[in-house]
Amino acid sequence: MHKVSVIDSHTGGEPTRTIINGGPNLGSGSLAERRVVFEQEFDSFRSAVVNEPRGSDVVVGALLCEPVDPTCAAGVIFFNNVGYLGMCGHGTMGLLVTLAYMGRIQPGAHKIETPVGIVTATLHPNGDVSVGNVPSWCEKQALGIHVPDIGLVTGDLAWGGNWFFLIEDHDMDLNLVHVDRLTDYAWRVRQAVNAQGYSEVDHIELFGPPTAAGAHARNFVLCPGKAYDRSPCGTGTSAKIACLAAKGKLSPGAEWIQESIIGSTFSAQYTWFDQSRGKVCPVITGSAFVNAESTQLLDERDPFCWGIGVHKNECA
Ligand code: PYC
Repeated sequence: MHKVSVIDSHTGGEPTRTIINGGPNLGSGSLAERRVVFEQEFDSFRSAVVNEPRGSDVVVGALLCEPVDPTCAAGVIFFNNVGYLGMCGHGTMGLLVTLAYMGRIQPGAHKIETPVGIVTATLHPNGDVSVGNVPSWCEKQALGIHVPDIGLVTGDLAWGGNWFFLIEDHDMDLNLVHVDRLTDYAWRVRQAVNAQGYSEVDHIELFGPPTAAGAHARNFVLCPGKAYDRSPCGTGTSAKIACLAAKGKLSPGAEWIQESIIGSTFSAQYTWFDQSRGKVCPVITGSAFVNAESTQLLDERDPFCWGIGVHKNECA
């Protein structure tokens, strides 16, 4: 029986499951190299930890790793029901409150190594967390995509630690009661975006009018494995403010409050990383709470030990 120790948290409603013990040995390469080893050799472990029957499509995993850079407080590889994430904003907030709960960090700024670069996360005395994300940018503005059965959909293509297609111009009502319709729409758009040459895009983000006091917009974010983000999505909010900066609609240091489909909010702002290339350094602030600490038992005799879902070690 293999034992895996995890601490669960949620950030604006979106869960993060941090593996603090019992994870696979991925070697001592860079976090990007270790992510490849994870995917190629231990993908069934990913599925076991986050998929049913231990988890669900919405759980994001965070494998706590030794950082290469000794000035970093931790390294982390984020993953979900279908694969691996570059960065994860809500997950980094969840990781920080988890490290604080474990007594590994105190309030203050902490560098965290991820497969797409080092981020700086600050635990505030009131428990909020700010994530200084990787440089983000709008790759293409007003990209027209023909979506079968929907028609022409125009959006922006942007990087915020993951690749996003962001759509403001649509006729969807961003209300949780329409979650199935929103999921279907966003999934069709994703397939069309991928088919029309942008295979790297795995997150679709729709925007609409806010309902939370002080918020500038509400979003609906469809994640790679078809689950929607309950939080406003840290990397999605980073991609959004990169697009606003590129269009001259948000000044450096000005606050953007992003509301999620369930009404939770992140506040965001940026400084320029390289104005000539439209790259920004986003800082996203939100709150996260630890809500469970447990030991998972992986019993090889259990036919669903490795989760219900597709894992790459078994697909070959
Ligand atoms: O907060 O960056 C984020 C995120 C990505 C996928 C789910 N949440």
